[in-house]
Amino acid sequence: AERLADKVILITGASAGIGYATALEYMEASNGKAKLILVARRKEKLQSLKDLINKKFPSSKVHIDELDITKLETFKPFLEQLPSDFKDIDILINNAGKALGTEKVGEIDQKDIEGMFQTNVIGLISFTQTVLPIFKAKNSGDIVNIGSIAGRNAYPGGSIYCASKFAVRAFTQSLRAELTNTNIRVMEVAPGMVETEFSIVRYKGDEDSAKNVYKGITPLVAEDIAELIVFNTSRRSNTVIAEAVIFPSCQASAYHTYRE
Ligand code: 8X3
Repeated sequence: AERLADKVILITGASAGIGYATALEYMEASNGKAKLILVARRKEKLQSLKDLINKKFPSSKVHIDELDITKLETFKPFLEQLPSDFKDIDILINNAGKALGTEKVGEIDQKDIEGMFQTNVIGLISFTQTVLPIFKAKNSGDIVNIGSIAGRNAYPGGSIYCASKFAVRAFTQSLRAELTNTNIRVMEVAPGMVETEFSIVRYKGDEDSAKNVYKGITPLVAEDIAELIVFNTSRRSNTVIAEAVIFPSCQASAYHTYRE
């Protein structure tokens, strides 16, 4: 839409899954006119995505950079080193996040506890803090945090992941409340079952366990979430779709999924 033309959109975790699909969706929706800043740890994946976008939209502007959302000290230098036509960020998609393991409390690897909190919570919060002054200075900007149904329904084997996504929801709500005297919009998109690398990462490369998660169901795909993110950020500027939970039709909560 016209509303997206010339917008500078920063997506974390853009190398795969929802982040990757969201990058493509913004370009499709803006007919190549949005400007994308795509960051992730895997730069070679970002490069292929950039090549793909540039092929579809030859004059499109895409800036890629290696960024690990757990390396807080890199955030300021990263923003300062942005090329001048990418500096004025309009939309921040806090997408980088992960689940690690399904162990129960007492058996959870300390590394997994810290890994989830560092990425999903501390990284997301700190990155938002670094970008927010840009939005405050111009009294506009959109922040979309990727939450989860796990941020609403806590399930066994998900204690840390669920806690991290409850934290995302709480942080999003507080931030929205702090910014009601501005035109900055703060939104949460909370998916249920989406088939991406999510389960492969959660099961640490065990593809059979990962596949099992989606057995007998038709999960959402990353593009479904991408469409919702683009929709939410292209409403009239006074419209805030504060929280959006999105499921495949077989799912009604983290506890209720119909399987064939
Ligand atoms: C959604 C994944 O495992 O909570 O983030 O259904 S799960």
